Amino acid sequence: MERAVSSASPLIGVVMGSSSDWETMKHAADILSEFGVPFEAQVVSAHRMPDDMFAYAEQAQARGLRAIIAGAGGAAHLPGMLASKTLVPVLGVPVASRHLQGVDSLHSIVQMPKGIPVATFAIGTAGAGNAALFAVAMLAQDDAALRERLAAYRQRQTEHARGMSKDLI
Ligand code: RP5
Repeated sequence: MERAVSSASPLIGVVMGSSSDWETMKHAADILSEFGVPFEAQVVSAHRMPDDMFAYAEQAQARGLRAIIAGAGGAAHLPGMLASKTLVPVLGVPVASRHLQGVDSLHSIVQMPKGIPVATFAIGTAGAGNAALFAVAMLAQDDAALRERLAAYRQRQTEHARGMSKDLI
């Protein structure tokens, strides 16, 4: 399978149902790049390339992936189907769909029946960014340097928010 973006030994897989999801999912990739987390990004469509999707899920653990961030829109079955075929944690990102603005994607991903969990994030770019930050936090549990970078990121965010008051009047 061709990988659009690929580190030598990726720890995180960023996958999506279509190249049209990349506008959203690149926000996950940007965060992972910012933190220096090796990742790969590729299209693995659940309904257009189901055999590839199963192969991706089945090989994820052996390939060293620690989490899969999966984005999809509409009848967004990709995250749940991946999760059903791997023990690697799947973080689902609902992509905003053309007609229902991603509420359909959100419901498809979040409403997993008990037994196969998918950690589900907000619709769109906030969800993609937060899924990546969540993956960073998971990896940071046993990586002190990464934990420091995450703390610094939070601190910069706090300083930025404190600075907002000066723009009010
Ligand atoms: C899903 O269908 C994809 O995740 C995408 O969000 C949606 C539309 O795909 P395209 O028609 O833009 O390829 O599989």
